[in-house]
Parts: sequence; structure tokens; C-alpha cells
Amino acid sequence: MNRTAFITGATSGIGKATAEIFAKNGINLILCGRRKNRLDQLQKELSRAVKVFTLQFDVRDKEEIQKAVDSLPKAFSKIDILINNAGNAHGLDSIEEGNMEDWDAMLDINVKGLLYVSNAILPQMIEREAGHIINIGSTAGKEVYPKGNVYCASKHAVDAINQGMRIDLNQYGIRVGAVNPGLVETEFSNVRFKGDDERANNVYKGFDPLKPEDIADIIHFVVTRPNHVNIADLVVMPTAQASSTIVNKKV
Ligand code: NDP
Ligand code: 8X3
Repeated sequence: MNRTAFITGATSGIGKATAEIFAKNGINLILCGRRKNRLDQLQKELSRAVKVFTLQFDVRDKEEIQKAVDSLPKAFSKIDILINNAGNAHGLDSIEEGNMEDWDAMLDINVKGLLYVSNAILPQMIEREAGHIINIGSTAGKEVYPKGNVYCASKHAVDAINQGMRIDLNQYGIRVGAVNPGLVETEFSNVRFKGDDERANNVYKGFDPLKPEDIADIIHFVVTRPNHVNIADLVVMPTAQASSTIVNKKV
């Protein structure tokens, strides 16, 4: 029987590319995000290949998440794979110049949102003693870079939560692992720089960044290992990147 994946942040970038590769490979989809028009469009496209259901919610709202999960029709009520992907950076400022709304957004979405979504889906995985959770971390969860302060803190928290989940859910046979990308060209920098497209595009100039499809391909590899294999923690960078601060740019 086909498996079903629940993907947060499916309207763009890594989440959208993951939905597309899963659809190509027969994994049914529950796609989540705030932008309904994009969810509708994806549903239209991917329904040609697999069963697709969409849920519109903000991961900051735990009641909304629970309501959305409770509303799933029977055909989508068994979730085999959870991709905790929704997230973003907001701003790139030295700590003393940081904007507290940006701090709230990053901690509320990247950390608490991931916990709220997991909390809504875990009971059924625990009951079945089966399931696979992939947390999308970052190289920013492995090292801190200048002005990355709170975004890096949020991704270090994802790293800790990934380890904690794996330890606590071990008794139930649930697989837990993280995929930690380096620089991937998505809407990430447009969000970070609040719609300043020129500044966003500059981040990826002069080298070959990862494409969202590169990460989606790896996520698909992770979820298609045999049941006894759990890929616990992966770091993936473009060849031109050696660390958060060392990128071999040609311009
Ligand atoms: P995008 O901006 O392209 O996608 C972010 C996704 O998250 C969108 O689908 C957005 O959907 C969703 N999202 C954001 N805020 C919320 C919210 N409050 N509630 C629900 N959904 C939300 O960025 P990426 O694809 O690059 O980012 C995906 C993940 O990958 C993030 O966790 C990011 O931190 C991580 N990452 C990205 C890297 C990169 O270089 N791009 C590198 C390392 C990690 P909508 O707006 O419709 O709600
Ligand atoms: C996204 C990668 O280097 O912009 O997590 O923080 S970086």
C-alpha cells in the first residue's frame, strides 16, 4: 500500500520539491502552508499522480494545527512520514540591532511550530509503533555565523530536538532524522531580507548553490531506506561551500 507523507512548508522551495519527488514515486501527500492559492495549484498538479490533501494553517497556532489534523479524511488519516520543513530566517542583524519581532518569528515558527506539528501527529505513530520523521535543520544548526544569532539558535534547537525525538521515540520504533542543508536557492533569502530581491539574489551569485530538488532527492533517499535503516543526521552543502562563512565565489 502507498505511504502517506505530511509535509509542512510545501508551498515553496524544499517542501514543494519534496512534494513533487514524492508524487513521482507514489507517496500520497498531505501538503501544508499558509498560501492557499499555492496549495490549490499543487493539489491540481500532483493529484494526477497520487492522492493529495491540503491543509492551510500557520505552524504558530497549535489549535489550528490540531483542528487541521483532526479534519483529515479517513484516506489520509494514517501518516507514515512527517517532514518538518516549514521555517525561515527573518533578518540578518547583529544581536544588538536585532528586531524582536524577527526573533519571535524565528523561534515561534522554526522551533515551536515544529514541536506543535509533531505533537499533533505523534500519537498515531506511537499507537502504530511505526513512522518516520524528518526534521529540516541547517548548517546554521551546526555552526553560528556573524549576524546569524537567533536563526542559528533556532536551528541549533532543531538539532537538539531531532536528537531528543530520536532518543524518546526509540521505544516505539519510530525513525527520526535530520537533513541539514547549506545554501539552497529558494524563497529563503527573499523572506530573510523582507522582499529585497536584489539582496536575496546576491546571496547565490558567483557559485552554484544547491537547488531545492537536490535536497528533495536526498529526503526521498532517506525515506526509501529499508525499515531497519535510519539516517540520523545529514549535512549537505554546495561544492562551493565549505562552512557557513567560507563560500568560493567567483565574483
Ligand atoms: P522557502 O521560503 O522557499 O519555504 C518556506 C516554507 O515554509 C514555505 O512553504 C512557507 O509557506 C512555510 N512557512 C513559513 N512560515 C510558516 C508559518 N508560519 N506557518 C506555516 N508555514 C510556514 O524556504 P526553504 O524551502 O529554503 O526553507 C525550508 C526549510 O529549509 C526551512 O526550515 C529553512 O530554515 C530550511 N533551510 C533552508 C536553507 C536555504 O538555504 N534555503 C538552508 C538550510 C535550511 P507559506 O508561506 O505558504 O506558509
Ligand atoms: C539556511 C542556510 O547559511 O543562510 O539555513 O543560514 S544559511
